[in-house]
Parts: sequence; C-alpha cells; structure tokens
Amino acid sequence: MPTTERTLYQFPVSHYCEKARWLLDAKGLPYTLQNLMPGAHRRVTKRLVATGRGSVPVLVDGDVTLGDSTEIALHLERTYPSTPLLPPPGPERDRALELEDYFDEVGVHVRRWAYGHIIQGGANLGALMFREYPAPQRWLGRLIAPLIKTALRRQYRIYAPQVEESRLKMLAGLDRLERELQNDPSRYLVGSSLTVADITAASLLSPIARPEGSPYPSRADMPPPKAMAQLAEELRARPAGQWLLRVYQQHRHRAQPQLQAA
Ligand SMILES: N[C@@H](CCC(=O)N[C@@H](CS)C(=O)NCC(=O)O)C(=O)O
Repeated sequence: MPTTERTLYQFPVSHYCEKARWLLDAKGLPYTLQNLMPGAHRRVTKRLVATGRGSVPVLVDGDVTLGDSTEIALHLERTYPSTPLLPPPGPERDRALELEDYFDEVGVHVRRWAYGHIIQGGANLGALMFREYPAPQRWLGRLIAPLIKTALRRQYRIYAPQVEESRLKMLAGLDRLERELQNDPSRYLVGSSLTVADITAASLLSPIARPEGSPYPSRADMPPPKAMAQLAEELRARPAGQWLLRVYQQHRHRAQPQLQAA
C-alpha cells in the first residue's frame, strides 16, 4: 500500500500518539504523519471519525479510519498479523489487553501530573509542544501557547488536588509494572516477547522516564521542571525505570515517516 494511503493524524508530543507510532513501526508499516494544531484539530478529527471523541491519534489505513490508540492496535493486529504484537486468543491475550487498558488509564495521570508541573514551573509550553512542527505552524503554536495552556488546564483538569491524585495513581502504575515484571527489567509484561501491553506501558510512561528514542529525551536547552527531573532520576534507579530504558533501547526502532502538509 502506498504510504499516502496510511496516515496518522497526531500531536508529536502526545504519548498516545507515541504509542500509535510505535505500533506502526513495530509492525514495519510505512505511513505518513499529519501534525494537527491543538484546538483546531477537532475540525479534522471529527470529520474523520464523526462518532469519536475528537482526540488524536487517528489512523486512516486505506478505507478504515480509527480514532483511538487501542482500536488502532486491534486493527493492526487483525490486518497485519505477520509480526504479532498480541498472543493468540486465550488467557495471555486477555491479560495483555487488560494491561493495555490499565496503562492507557495510567497515561491520563502521567499527562495531568506532567502538565501540572510544566505549567506550574513556567516552562515554555509553546517551545515544548511545537518544536517538531514545521514553520509557520511552529511560530503560530508559540503565539497561541497561552491559550493552549488555559484550554489544557480545563480539559485535563490540571488543578492542584487532581494533580496530586494523579501523582499517586501514576506511582501505583509504576508499582504494578514492577509487580507484573517481578522486579526483573529483562522480562516482558506477557510471555517472552514484546506485546501491545509493553508498548502501551512504555510509551505512556515515557514522559516521566524520558528515555532516548522517546519524544521527550533530556535536552540541555529545555531542562524539565525540578519535580520531573527528580522523578526521572528516582525511576532510573528502580526496576520499572530500567525496564523502560531497556524496552526503548531494544525495541523502539523509529521510522522516519514523511510529514504531510496540513
Ligand atoms: N483513549 C485515547 C486517548 C487519546 C488522547 O487523550 N489524546 C489527547 C492527546 S494526548 C487528545 O487528543 N487531546 C485533545 C482532545 O481530546 O481533543 C487513545 O488511546 O487514543
């Protein structure tokens, strides 16, 4: 299938989009990326998936359109089974799907906690969110960053009590990850190879561990807020963090998809 027939609509900085890109890359499927502008994105996502929530990622794969990262995972598995990312039907597959659901939910808390600190720490949200956009979208993004900050707060409920609640849920997610791995960073969540469960946990936790190969590697010109730097440090000393770094290093082979103009 020509690349132009498989397009991922996304925000480069979204960890759910990172999960979708990783699924496509792990299956070795070529695709084109279309970066949407936060705010205006819903005009596109709602047109593509009228019944969806309007979120990204959205994958258009030939004549199939999917508006959720889990649906994308299931579609890719059904349609391109030759590089399996799920065990065959049975208890292991059920477990992989249950873990996928669980870490998808943890992703909501990672996002709230991370944005809470990014916003509170006065980081340059525009530079952070739009660095991968081509000009002039990049310039426009930096210009409208204050509006985006207000919208993010409201949409993701980024208020102190909720940020604290999310911190606890995120830490519970790290504890569960370690329990599932039996504290052994060389294991996989289900069976003895990479599955959708690993891809989901690793991509949705990547904003806090910031491994190389993720959309959030350490950058001297954009140091993270103190609380985020501290958690990343603590994480690297734990089996969960070591697992994240290993899985990224060993399995995150990023393709260089073409960028489609918006
Ligand atoms: N459950 C969805 C969550 C996706 C999601 O939350 N996407 C965010 C970006 S990280 C988004 O599109 N936010 C803007 C919106 O909802 O309109 C999935 O797995 O795809």
